[in-house]
Amino acid sequence: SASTMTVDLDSSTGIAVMKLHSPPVNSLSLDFLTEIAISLEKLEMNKGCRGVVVTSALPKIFSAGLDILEMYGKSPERCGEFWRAVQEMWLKFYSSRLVTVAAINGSSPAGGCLLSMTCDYRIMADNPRYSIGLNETQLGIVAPFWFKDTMVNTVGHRTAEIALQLGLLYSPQDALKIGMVDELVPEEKLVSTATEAMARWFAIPDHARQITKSAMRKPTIDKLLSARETDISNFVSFITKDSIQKSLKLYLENLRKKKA
Ligand code: CO8
Repeated sequence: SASTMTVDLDSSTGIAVMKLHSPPVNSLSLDFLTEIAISLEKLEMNKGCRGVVVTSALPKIFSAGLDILEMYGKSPERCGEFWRAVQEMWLKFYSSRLVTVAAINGSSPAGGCLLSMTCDYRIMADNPRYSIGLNETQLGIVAPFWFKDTMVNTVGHRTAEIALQLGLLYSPQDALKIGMVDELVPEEKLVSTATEAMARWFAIPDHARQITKSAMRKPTIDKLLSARETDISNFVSFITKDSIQKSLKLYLENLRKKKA
């Protein structure tokens, strides 16, 4: 699965731009998740890199979230491997030493929203056709505790309680109102605004910012680290249930029918 993304590091600014490119919708398959995590790890190890902007190379879609085909009709072993990769991506981004900015240039449901919420700052294109949120319950599945924790850490408990139960997808304006995104700009200004935002974070000494980031996020990260294997076996036994497989099948059919 080569060339599913591009990473360009500007050595004069220390800013890398990671552009997700897995047509048609940047859904997060096992391979793609692994590639994203490895790319971030490489940037982490590069002393010349201080920040990364995550965006999509596809029109209208930031990421459609986890690849539903990875959760449908797959063996328990494969499901477990997939889930470990989802955890890994989350752990890498949520604990990154880098300044991470999501430049959300399209719809960003479920896992796509999660990826953006792992970043330090979110800027979204002000296009009412785009939406963002954790819509898992609409698929008949349940966002695991660390998705929920990330949401609570971003928008607060009460908003998360409503949004998660109803599986709400928000317009950019509404996402701004609840604090799910931090800024809206016209699409053509997205990456330049992300670079400007980065400058504010770069003005703070790295060590002070990093220690503070870690203090804010460590309890949430440690919670998953100490329950990682249990979380995998919970996912596998949940997702392989007949009733859940049926829900996913229906959802996939509706996604496809919508076009006809
Ligand atoms: N996974 C796999 N395939 C997908 C996905 C996906 N997440 N999203 C879309 N596709 C497929 C479509 O089925 C379609 O396939 P085909 O061409 O074969 O019909 C193709 O991609 C293009 O999709 P659309 O025609 O729908 O493209 P649009 O541009 O009209 O819409 C959207 C793009 C808005 C992204 C739309 O496709 C959409 O809403 N997708 C569904 C998104 C979604 O609900 N994702 C949730 C995934 S679950 C998740 O991320 C967290 C799960 C946590 C698990 C917890 C369990 C315990």
